[in-house]
Amino acid sequence: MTPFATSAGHCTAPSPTHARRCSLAGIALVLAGGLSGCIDAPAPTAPGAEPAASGQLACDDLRGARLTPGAVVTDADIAPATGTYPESCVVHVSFQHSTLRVEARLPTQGWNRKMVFLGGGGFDGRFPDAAQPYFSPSVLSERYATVSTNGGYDYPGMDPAYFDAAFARDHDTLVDFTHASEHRAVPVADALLAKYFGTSPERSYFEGCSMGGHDALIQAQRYPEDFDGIVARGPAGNIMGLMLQFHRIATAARRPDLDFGSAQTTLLARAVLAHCDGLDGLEDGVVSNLAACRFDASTLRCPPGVDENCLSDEHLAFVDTVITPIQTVDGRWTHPGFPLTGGEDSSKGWAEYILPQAMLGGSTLQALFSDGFLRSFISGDAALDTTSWRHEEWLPRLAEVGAMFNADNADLSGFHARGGKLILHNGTLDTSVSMHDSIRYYEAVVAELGEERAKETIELYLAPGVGHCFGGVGPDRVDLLAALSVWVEQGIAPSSQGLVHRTPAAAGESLSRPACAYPAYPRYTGSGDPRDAANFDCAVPDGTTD
Ligand SMILES: [Ca+2]
Repeated sequence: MTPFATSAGHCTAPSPTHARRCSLAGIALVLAGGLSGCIDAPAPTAPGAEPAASGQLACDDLRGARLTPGAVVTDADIAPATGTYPESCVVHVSFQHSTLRVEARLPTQGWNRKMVFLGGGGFDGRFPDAAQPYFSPSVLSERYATVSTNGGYDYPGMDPAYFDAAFARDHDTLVDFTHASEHRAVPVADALLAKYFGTSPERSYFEGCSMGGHDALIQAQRYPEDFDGIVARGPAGNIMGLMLQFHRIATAARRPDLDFGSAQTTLLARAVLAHCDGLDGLEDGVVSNLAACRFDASTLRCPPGVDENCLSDEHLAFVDTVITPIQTVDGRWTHPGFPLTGGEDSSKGWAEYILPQAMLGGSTLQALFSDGFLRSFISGDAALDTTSWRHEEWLPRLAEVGAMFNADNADLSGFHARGGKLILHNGTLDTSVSMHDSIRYYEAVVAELGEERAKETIELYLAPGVGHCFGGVGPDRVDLLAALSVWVEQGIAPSSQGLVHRTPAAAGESLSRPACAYPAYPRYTGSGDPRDAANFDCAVPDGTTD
């Protein structure tokens, strides 16, 4: 296994106050081959609330403060403006008898009087970096006060310790990681902001991707009073089903005779595109009308005596493992499988989570995460042979952990009653969090609340050709926090705001598409620049075509 820290790409760029950060989304970042600068420089337009005392003094004054019983500020220092970060008072808080820690970044000037809580990623252990592309650029440009946690424990260091997830063998830490850390941090954040700014925030939001998207759903489902609005990107809410599907696919991918690589993903992607690319009115390498795409991979089966430019029975069985649903024998834990999208051969396609990587010692991300999950969350046995693990023997423990961890409760009536708003966002190419899972959750909420109340509470955006949290063959950037704040503060739903997905500003050639609320997809109108969102509309699938 390659040590994490010796693989330069595994950690994201240094942030103003933290040397290196790793996260599930951060790992994905590296596999995508790097990150382009894409976020506008801070441009405060209106005077915000200033701290009760002047910058350095007010920040110094926080040190040692007891914010809530057992929660103490351990350090508070001014961090100068760097990159897209505004100058801020950066504060860390520790809890008595706990490894949970909180970080807050409080702008010294131009605070917009609002707070956004940032979700983590992967197995956490670190504070998230607001400058990453899976957070909305307005977090920094609009000068929110940001708050985050380490997920309940501090990052253990190099791989494989990170993927071992040893923290989960401690019950209190497991409780924090699975659902409690943010809720425990909220009163601390309230006290901290009141002390520094002399006033409470006018609005509190939450944004996160991947495990941070899971955390976002936890807030909406369990703690509806904590946040006015929530953005859940690539949300791993169905984390139990996701881990079981990861384990199933990883077990199949380990077979030494499988030999499934770029030749097979290329073949698969080209065949899907040939079949479905034009269903959205434009052959652009992105299948936007996936609802109408009916592609049967068995059409690629090798004829007798042929073994090139076709898929063997073993290859087809592997494809089947990736795309088909699963459920446990008691029916409690399920996963809908991953879609075929035509982007299988992209660096954000199967190469990212499904297939073995040299930089992971020949393992896969799905294997590393599901092995750690089975060893530390479920069995408590660090030496567990996961290849022979059978879920039938672990149903009580799966139920116990799932009760803490799974964020699949569709009853958002509490969140609706307090006027809460939730935006879900999922790339169709995502091989960590299946778009089918986000569609399923969205539809479950609509069924639970009814269409009228659901419309007031939740919208889902699928990003065609976009991989896990960001990147891929489709345009991926959209400021969902800005859209959420308009929804909460002005009552205008994101679907009425004309949202647009764009490629990063630094990516060279710009590409934009309307961001369409599910079930609509961006459809080319048939004329005009096909790289400009203005020449697309949001069309609702009118059935399927073959
Ligand atoms: Ca297309």
